[in-house]
Amino acid sequence: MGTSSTRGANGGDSRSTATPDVDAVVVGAGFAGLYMLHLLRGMGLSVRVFERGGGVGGTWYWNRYPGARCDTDSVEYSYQFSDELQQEWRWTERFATQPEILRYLEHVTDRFDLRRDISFRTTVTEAAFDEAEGCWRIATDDGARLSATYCVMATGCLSAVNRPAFDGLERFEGAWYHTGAWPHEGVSLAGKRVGIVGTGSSAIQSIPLIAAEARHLTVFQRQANYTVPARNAPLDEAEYADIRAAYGEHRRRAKETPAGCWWAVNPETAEEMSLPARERELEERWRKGGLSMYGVFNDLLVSPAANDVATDFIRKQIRALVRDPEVAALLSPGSFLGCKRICLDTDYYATFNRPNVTLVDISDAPIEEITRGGLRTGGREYEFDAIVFAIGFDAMTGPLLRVDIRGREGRPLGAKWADGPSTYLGIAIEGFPNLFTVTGPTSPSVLTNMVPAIEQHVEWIADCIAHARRSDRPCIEATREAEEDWMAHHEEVAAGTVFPACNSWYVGANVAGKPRRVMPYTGGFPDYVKKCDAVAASDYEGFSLSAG
Ligand code: N01
Repeated sequence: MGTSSTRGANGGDSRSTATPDVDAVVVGAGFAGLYMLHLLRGMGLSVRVFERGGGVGGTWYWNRYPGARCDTDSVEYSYQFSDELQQEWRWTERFATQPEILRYLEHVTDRFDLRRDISFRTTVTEAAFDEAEGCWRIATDDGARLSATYCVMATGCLSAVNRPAFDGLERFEGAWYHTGAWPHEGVSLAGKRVGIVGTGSSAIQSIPLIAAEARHLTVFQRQANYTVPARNAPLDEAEYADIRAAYGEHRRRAKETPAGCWWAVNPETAEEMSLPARERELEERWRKGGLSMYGVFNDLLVSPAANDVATDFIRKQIRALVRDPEVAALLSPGSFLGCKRICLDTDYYATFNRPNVTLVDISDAPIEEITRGGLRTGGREYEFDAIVFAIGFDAMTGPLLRVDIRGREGRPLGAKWADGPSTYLGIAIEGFPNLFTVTGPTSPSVLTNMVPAIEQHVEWIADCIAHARRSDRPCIEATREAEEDWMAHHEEVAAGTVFPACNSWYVGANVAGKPRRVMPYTGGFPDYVKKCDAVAASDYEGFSLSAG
């Protein structure tokens, strides 16, 4: 701790004295961690950020697979806390590539002088609440120990890769890659026989590019996904000037939409519309591209009948785009639209018309094993020089549970969440005082534009910490009753949507053995923000303050 002989962030043991080494530890230096550092430092707190990667960026540091880009429009997938920043930065395309987003985050880091408080290539392995001292004791993989009054987990929702757990992987004589941990030096797949496992967003972005490069690409699909054309294009100067002139207004209006995005939500339900009007709405959103398909009908995510109208339309598009009717049928999902993340693509369906691309349906025949020369499924062996695992993430809970987090009485978070995550507002956890999760489970997070969702959380957490520090009992903790009430509300809202019906990562179905529970809050961004604001305005109702 501060007054005793500690090495703090640079290593060494801390002894238990009255003052923790730092006021706050922030875990992660992506969009969330960078802004958290900026705000807490601005409040006069001493802060240490630990980041597993060799640079800032989080998601955008690791996901360097071919075709990686954001599927939220770049002009809104950016911070709004600084108008100067949003006015000076110039996005080049409608949907920014991974390198461009990473450049943006590096720019933000330098512009706000954030780097000096970040320890890179440092993984937090343990965070334990010390009840006697009322502080968090943080341990990192380089042996360092640090104590902090507050601990903010800015670890992201999709940062713990779903590790390939296929028998025989170690025998494979070719090269294998995970889209979420792509080699920084790049990969040449030219002239190679490549297999790709998975057909989620990462695969759907990379498949057209890999197919153009590889000798042959075989795609192993467990469930088909809906994808809508991205219609990516450069952003021209006139268009950009208009956006800049009304940036604040765009941002304000977005906060009134369920997903916190700029695209309009149709105020009508499918039932309220005539058949031609529905068709026009669908055609228009397909033509414009992007995720606005989520807003095609007001009731898309709560009415199976409305959802059927949209899925019939998309299946019709697939039949028009894919020449082989059998392949088109395999690529046509049978699930609700939106209960798995809608994907955006550039030429995904057309890629299956290429002579060097084969689609293999593994819905009834899981991958049996990886062999020396490839992989075996359905009793047949496929030979490859390289395999790409586009198998996603242990979403939302994974990034938290991969750290050994212990609350009061040494209770592990993993034990508390054995049947699924339970939080208050997705921000705080009963039994874990002074611990905050940015866009944690049961917050809207992944069902919204992530950047405004992150900013809202970071600002709320900063205010909450300021509130606790004003008190002579600076230890703030969600009460059991508040957490139970929030979880009951969360589950009631989710039960009225299409989300529980699909095997998606939203419910943890993609990771073997993971408890099944709808993880993101499905009640929409505006209602959620209202609730958070009401809690803050009522002196942090549902939280208790104590000395430790
Ligand atoms: O991961 P996913 P992702 N055997 O989980 C399959 C965000 N994102 O990396 O559907 C065989 O969606 C799995 O099959 P199934 C975005 O929020 C954003 O693509 O579970 N297959 C699925 O097809 C996105 O939703 C952007 O049956 C296995 C695929 O692997 C999220 O990240 C870009 C398997 C995994 O799809 C995750 O996307 C990329 C197994 N054992 C990602 N295990 C943009 O902003 C899994 N699969 C553009």
